[in-house]
Amino acid sequence: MDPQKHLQDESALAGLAPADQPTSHTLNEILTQPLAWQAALESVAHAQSALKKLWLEKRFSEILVTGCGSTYYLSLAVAPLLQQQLGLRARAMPASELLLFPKTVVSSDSLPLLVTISRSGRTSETIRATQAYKAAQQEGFVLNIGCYNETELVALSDLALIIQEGQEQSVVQTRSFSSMLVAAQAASTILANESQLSQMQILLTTGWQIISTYHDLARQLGQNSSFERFYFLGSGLQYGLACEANLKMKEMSLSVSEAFHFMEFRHGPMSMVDEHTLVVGLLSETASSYELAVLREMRALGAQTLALTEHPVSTQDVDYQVCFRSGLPETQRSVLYLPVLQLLGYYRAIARGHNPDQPHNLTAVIVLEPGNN
Ligand code: F1P
Repeated sequence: MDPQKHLQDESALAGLAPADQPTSHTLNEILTQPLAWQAALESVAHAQSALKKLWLEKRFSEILVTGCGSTYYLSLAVAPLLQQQLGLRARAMPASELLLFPKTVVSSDSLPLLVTISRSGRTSETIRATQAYKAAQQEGFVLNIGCYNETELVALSDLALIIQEGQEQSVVQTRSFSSMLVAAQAASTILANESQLSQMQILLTTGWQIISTYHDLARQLGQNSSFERFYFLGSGLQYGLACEANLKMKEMSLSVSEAFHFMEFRHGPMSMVDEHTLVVGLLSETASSYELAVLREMRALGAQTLALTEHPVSTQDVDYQVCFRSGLPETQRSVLYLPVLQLLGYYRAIARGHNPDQPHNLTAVIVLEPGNN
């Protein structure tokens, strides 16, 4: 069956989309995204031997991860994961930095593995950065993660993990982002040889449970007109996801929002906190006591606070919480933060009279004309 048809099948939404909501492909894609996560796991499982061969044969000195906009934020989530799991230095940067300032990114005596992330495979900066990397690195190797085959970026890659079921009509990335994140975490699990890929299947049932359990909370918070600004806090593996949540809020609802590392928020930005503020914390596994202290302090300054967390936290610490209870390690469950954060931006947009299917000023892909920068 055509993956697109299957994923857009309204029956997949039965009981998920509120009856009073306008038909929206962005909402459909958010609510059905666990189907694309399944496809991502299958895609990586099929590439298992090629991934292991890559890792055994090449002696990379470091890993560079790159993309643009949402896929740059995805790179920010993937690089620390790879460094933590593979023990190799890994950095994320926007493709434009790799393209325009290569000496600030790649040291001359290194052999970096370049991981490119791109939903479309057609973004000019990412293509040009890859071309520049290949010209400079004779022994280089490019691993691409995307949603479309037969693109210029796939043609430039030595190995591509493509999740066609991540394709979407929406301009803003939702299902594509989360399916590429699952693919990256699955690939890292394989290369680290630490745990079984099969246990990531739990993501699917947990994803459906989170969407159905917390859909109303996301809608309630999104529709709360007393909020004038939003702050998304994340550290370690979660900082890139906090940046993506911030972008969803901006792209869809045109709201004032920013993303920070958790402990950075006290160093100035918290001056903006008042009773019209929602502070959203993406709690980590190992630093949650520090992170909850920040949320408690912001609550004392008048903000309302939402925590997304694997394990339940005290209602003394936060106003609202989304609990995953997946049983998965932090290196395999990042995707579970995303659905509620995407729905928060979606319902804020609707409440403000915007159409998330037609985000202001945006197109799905940035293609720069040849000769134009
Ligand atoms: C990247 C991009 C982002 C933008 C939005 C749409 O395209 O254009 O720059 O933030 O998410 O996608 P791609 O290289 O991932 O196709």
